[in-house]
Amino acid sequence: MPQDAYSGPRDGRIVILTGAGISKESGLDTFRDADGIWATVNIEDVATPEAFQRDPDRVHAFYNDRRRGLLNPAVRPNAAHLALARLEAAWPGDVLLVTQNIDNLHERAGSKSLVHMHGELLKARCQVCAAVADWPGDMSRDSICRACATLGTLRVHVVRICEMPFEMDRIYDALAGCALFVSIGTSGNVYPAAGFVQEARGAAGAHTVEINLEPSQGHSLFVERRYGPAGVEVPDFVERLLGGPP
Ligand code: BV8
Repeated sequence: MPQDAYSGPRDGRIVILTGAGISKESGLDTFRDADGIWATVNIEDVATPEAFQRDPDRVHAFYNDRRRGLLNPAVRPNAAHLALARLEAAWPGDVLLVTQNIDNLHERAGSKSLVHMHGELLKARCQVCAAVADWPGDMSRDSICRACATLGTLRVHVVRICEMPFEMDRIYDALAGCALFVSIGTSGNVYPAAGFVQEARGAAGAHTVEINLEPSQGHSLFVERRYGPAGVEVPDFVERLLGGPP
């Protein structure tokens, strides 16, 4: 066991944060890698409230394209998603998985204690009645809200830049009492998610672990750091934490 490994209570609360990197091996693009989404799309054109006001068709097309990509049968949970679901099922204490990802790979892997802090690609929200509904198909200005029957008021249920992420109180409560905080597949560029490691260290004195392909913006804040593909590093990390193979 590495000398910097977790040595806290065997039923301590675990908070896990994931980002786009955990879904890369499932075939979904990240944002800030050289081949990432922002290499070909300007974040200001699709991920801000002003972008949707200015050109809703452009924003709908961006998310329609990603939704179709996610629904490709070849896109499935990978070994990292599956390992986190196993950890939740096998760990004696609470496990909360907070994802920045808007894909559905964690739930398809079996994770249940899950917060999509940046929303969900396969859901729509009505800007008139606020109803949130499953929406696996394309969305446009011609889409009609099934709850209030209004035309053209739907938006993808995703958090844009400058909008409040979801379930922040629940997340900060979990961070304040956690023994172990694990950040996986995120560049640490986007707040408030990028600040969670400081919350975990400060409020709870948690053991902090970064698992990523390369050091993130906040890598120096982590006590334990493992670099390599999530599909390799996460299952190994979970096995060690649980004390050996299932
Ligand atoms: C908020 C939509 C108030 C969803 C996204 C100036 C003005 C206004 C705001 C700000 C400002 N400066 C800072 C801010 C705050 C702002 C922010 O951080 N902006 C950034 C861009 C500078 N944040 C906000 O506005 C947030 N709201 O602050 O509200 C508030 C304040 C405090 C408390 C509560 C509320 C809202 C953020 C909204 C985020 N939405 N897009 C979508 O389309 O998906 S941004 C986008 O970035 C995605 O959401 C994504 O989830 C997020 C983070 O990206 P990552 O997941 O980290 O992906 P990335 O590509 O960056 O990194 C992937 C990593 O994986 C890399 O390190 C790579 O090496 C690694 N990797 C690759 N392959 C693998 C791998 N690792 C392992 N294995 C592999 N195989």
